[in-house]
Amino acid sequence: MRFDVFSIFPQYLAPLELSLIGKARKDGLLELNVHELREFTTDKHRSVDDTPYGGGAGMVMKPEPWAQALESIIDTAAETKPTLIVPSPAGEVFNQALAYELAEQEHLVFACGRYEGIDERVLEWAEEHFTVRPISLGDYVLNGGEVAVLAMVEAIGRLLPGVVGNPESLVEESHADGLLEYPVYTKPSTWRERDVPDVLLSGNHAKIAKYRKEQSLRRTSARRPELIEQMDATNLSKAERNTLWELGYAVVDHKVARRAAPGSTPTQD
Ligand code: J9Q
Repeated sequence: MRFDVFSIFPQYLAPLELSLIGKARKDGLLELNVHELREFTTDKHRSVDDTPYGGGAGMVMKPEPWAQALESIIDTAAETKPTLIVPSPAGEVFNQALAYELAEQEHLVFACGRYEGIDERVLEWAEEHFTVRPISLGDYVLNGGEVAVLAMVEAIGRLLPGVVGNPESLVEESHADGLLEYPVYTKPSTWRERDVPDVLLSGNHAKIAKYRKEQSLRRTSARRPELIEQMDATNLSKAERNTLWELGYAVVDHKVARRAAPGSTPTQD
């Protein structure tokens, strides 16, 4: 897979040289190019922004440098259009399902906006050459797209074959099954008068799996109740249905619905 990132602060992307993604780059598992947007300006002051038509606060990124930049990486020999990801608080929200979808693509291009955003005509024009995807990291405000791109490249890059050494660690984590991860413990078995739950020392693997699933359900109910209602209830065990009932949910057909009276909130214990 090939990644191209355009930014006026390419140093923001320096962490991608490190750790898992840096190693994958060195190993040739992915190609990552970071481009300085100002290199694609033609004026003396290398300007990338200007005041918004219609007035209002802040500045808008000019279209010309973006068109030059994006044209520079169009591969006329490519069989498919690259995907152009535009980090924006006005985009669809990034999640694990989107990470899996984007990890299937041959070529991802990231356009990091700053200020109030990029002139809308760039995104319209880009549709001719790219599949354009405005994407938000979540409902909060950043100063620009760079930090969102760091998160997305890591989330997507680690799904590529060979990037994560042990592929089992891809499935046994939060969001892989739509629930939050169960709590984890390591040695010592007693620490500051707190014991690791007995069942985890029992060696009974069926019992441990059942305990962990119940902990995942309780934690998800307490912290992310909307994920419980999005669960596929097709393959729930009797014990899991009982836990959900105790937490204020009912399993009807293949769906989970809130059972408790309106206004009441399910709790962890
Ligand atoms: C580019 N606030 O915020 C949340 N996800 C993306 C963003 C964002 C921002 C400003 C510029 C992206």
